[in-house]
Amino acid sequence: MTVLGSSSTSAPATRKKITGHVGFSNLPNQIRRKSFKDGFQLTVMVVGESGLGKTTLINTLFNSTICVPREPLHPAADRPKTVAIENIQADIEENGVRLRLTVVDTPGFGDFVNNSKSWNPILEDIERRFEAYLSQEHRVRRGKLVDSRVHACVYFIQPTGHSLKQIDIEFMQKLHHRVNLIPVIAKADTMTDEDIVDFKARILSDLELHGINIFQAPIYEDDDDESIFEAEEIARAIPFAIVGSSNAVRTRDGRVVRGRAYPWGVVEVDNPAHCDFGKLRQLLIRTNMEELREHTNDVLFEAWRTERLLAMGIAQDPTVFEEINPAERLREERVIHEAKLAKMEVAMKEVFREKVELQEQKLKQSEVELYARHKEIKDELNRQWEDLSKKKAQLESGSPDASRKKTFRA
Ligand SMILES: Nc1nc2c(ncn2[C@@H]2O[C@H](COP(=O)(O)OP(=O)(O)OP(=O)(O)O)[C@@H](O)[C@H]2O)c(=O)[nH]1
Ligand SMILES: [Mg+2]
Repeated sequence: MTVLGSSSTSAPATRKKITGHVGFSNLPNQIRRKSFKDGFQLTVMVVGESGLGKTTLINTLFNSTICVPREPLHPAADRPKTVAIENIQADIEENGVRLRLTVVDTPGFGDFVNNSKSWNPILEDIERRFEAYLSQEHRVRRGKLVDSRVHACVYFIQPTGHSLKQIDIEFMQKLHHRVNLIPVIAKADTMTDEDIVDFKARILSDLELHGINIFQAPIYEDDDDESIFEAEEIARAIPFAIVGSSNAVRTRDGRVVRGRAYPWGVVEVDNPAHCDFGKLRQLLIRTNMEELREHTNDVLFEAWRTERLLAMGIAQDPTVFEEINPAERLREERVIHEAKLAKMEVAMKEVFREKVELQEQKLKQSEVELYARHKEIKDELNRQWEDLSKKKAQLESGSPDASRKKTFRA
């Protein structure tokens, strides 16, 4: 068994052999068991002008009637005044894996005379879901968080063959930093293959021109060649040219497929030579559902959360989250240590100088005192000398004092 080991934060990981079975190779199975138990939550939003095939696509994706198509409105009927937000929830199961799917339909988008703010109710709904998640995170008892955030927004582009419309650009510009955008060309069976290639190129250049970010499925270098090839193929096909239909039709060669029948033949939904439906399904459900959820949580929600908390006046110290470079950290610590040493050296020198100065002063003081004492003794001796000299002189000169004898009584 091989493990990667590292003894310090800055040392590179080394490969080590361990003997015996530790048990962590079972981790994927634990996750698998937990996933079976908990199931998954996915929320997909569909946005696009009326009649572009949103409902049909959802039903085709999950191969069941999740949404019931709406009756087209009579031209004379009263139209709603704003975009509606409709949630359709379905618990679906495949090979024991449960998926709680929420489809957010947005009927009414682009239906008005003035569509300049059509994106607003949709943006508000996405942010309301962020808000609901944030308030769950802030609870003391959190339990299992219910994630109703929108993980992907499939945006339907009308198959005009020209370029993006103003409403498309505005919507994507307003929403791309809040949701994973997946643009699709609706009803691609109404266009020729060549027109689709040109239209895709024009859409991509429009997106770039307007600085719109769309969801990019990551390509993992360490995947096997087949997975890398598949991921690259999906990335190349964006914006997906979609055909939706849950109807079973018979092809000229007798096969029964999901598709749309025309006098000139059948457009097969699941045939990659006919449309990109399979690639969209691959990205949304088969290979990138986890990346969509991760990107929603780690990037989009996090950015919104930061803006929200900043607006509430709660600032966070970004340095706390900075990645630590061990070499840089060591260098910083060495500089701090050296500065500390230099400071201590200066302080010690100062103390030494003060002590020397004090000692010098003391010595000087003693010298002065010694000199004064010396002078005092010298003066005293001089004075005694003079006294004695005087007395000697008197004695020698025979003064009465000198002849006086001491008398003692018997
Ligand atoms: N040619 C063609 N027709 C389609 C396709 N998808 C759906 N339709 C048809 O377009 C019509 C509208 O489809 P819906 O799925 O109800 O469209 P919608 O976008 O949900 O419409 P609203 O709910 O009114 O906004 C139906 O008659 C569908 O059969 C497609 O890929 N190609
Ligand atoms: Mg619909």
